[in-house]
Amino acid sequence: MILSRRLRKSPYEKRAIENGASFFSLYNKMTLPMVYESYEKSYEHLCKHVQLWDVACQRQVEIVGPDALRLTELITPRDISKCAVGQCLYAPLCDEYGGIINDPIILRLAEDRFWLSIADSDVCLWVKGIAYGRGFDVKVFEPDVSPLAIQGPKADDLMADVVGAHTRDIRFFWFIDETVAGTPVKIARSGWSGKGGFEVYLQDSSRGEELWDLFWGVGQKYNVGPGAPNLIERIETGLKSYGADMTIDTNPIEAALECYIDIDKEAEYMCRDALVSVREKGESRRLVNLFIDGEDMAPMRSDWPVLSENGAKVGFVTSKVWSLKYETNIAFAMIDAPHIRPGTRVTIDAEGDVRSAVVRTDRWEST
Ligand code: THG
Repeated sequence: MILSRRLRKSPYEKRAIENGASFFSLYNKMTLPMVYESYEKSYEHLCKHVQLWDVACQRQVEIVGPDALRLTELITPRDISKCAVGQCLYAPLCDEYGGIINDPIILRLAEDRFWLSIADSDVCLWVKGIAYGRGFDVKVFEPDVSPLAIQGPKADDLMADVVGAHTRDIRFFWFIDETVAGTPVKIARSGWSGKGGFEVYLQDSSRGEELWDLFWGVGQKYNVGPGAPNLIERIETGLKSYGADMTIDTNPIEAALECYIDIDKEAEYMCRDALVSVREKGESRRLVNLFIDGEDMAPMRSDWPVLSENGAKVGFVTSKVWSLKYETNIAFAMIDAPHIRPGTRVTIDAEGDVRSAVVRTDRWEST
């Protein structure tokens, strides 16, 4: 890929490349370093040590002003009134049909000020349109904020050494304001892995290398390494990726995100009627976990049909990886409702590589 000026540059990009980032993805028109050495090596390191991840592509959409809460409530079925200042909530954003526009982490910075820490889709323009159309008294824009994730079991020790022992007390999905490397940041206990850690929201992109170097230097005694959202770890942990596992064609019930929505919340929101209707009728399909038989498979670059026992197409695979923990291929698939019962046998057609698979619950361990 050509890293032209048109692809926005992360303040950590130079460090990522110096440390051997070899494959990138595109995310919110920015590069996202994905692979150092290999997914497998990086996975093993992440499970034992601590990593710095350049996730500056998780852009922030700021909503600020007297109508900020009303607007934020309007675009999500999650109950934002329950989000305290200093707290984060994972919340799908949905259009009037219930289609998922994005699945950000929402940070409440003040009573009337929010950041949507977005996945890969154009949220800012959509929210600006709604704000203008409804005549809301808010400002919606993308501030200069670049998250750096510190992930892995030694993240707490590293953060305590760099910032102070009080960071050990940050609760899961809460954040604090700090000054690090002479620059203001927010530090949240969050991140796209199940191995624990923090996300540091840098608020001045000219200071990225200083921030990286500080954690890198102190992190030497914890065997710090470069890292990235890891395909193996995230599927094992059950984290869904917008664009792959859900799109604007998916509603949050189908996407198995029920625990992150409150259909009966008090505030007005755009997709209420759509979700009430899905709840009444029952969803027609659902995102499930699959174990796929056999050896490792080629990476996915297209939809792989899921077939029922009589050969009819009943869905498609959305993500898959060879799991080092379960020593089999694990996958998410969107499957028609009659076939989602755990234990159901299905067939996967991976571009001619035909495999048998079994539906699991949303946990890998139980059947
Ligand atoms: N960090 C930040 N922004 C992001 C992501 C991130 N934006 C895009 C994408 N990742 C959003 N996806 C998720 C999905 C799940 C979680 C975090 C980001 C997650 N969920 C917890 C859980 O399921 O247990 C807690 C959810 C809650 O309590 O609200 O961690 O990684 N900045």
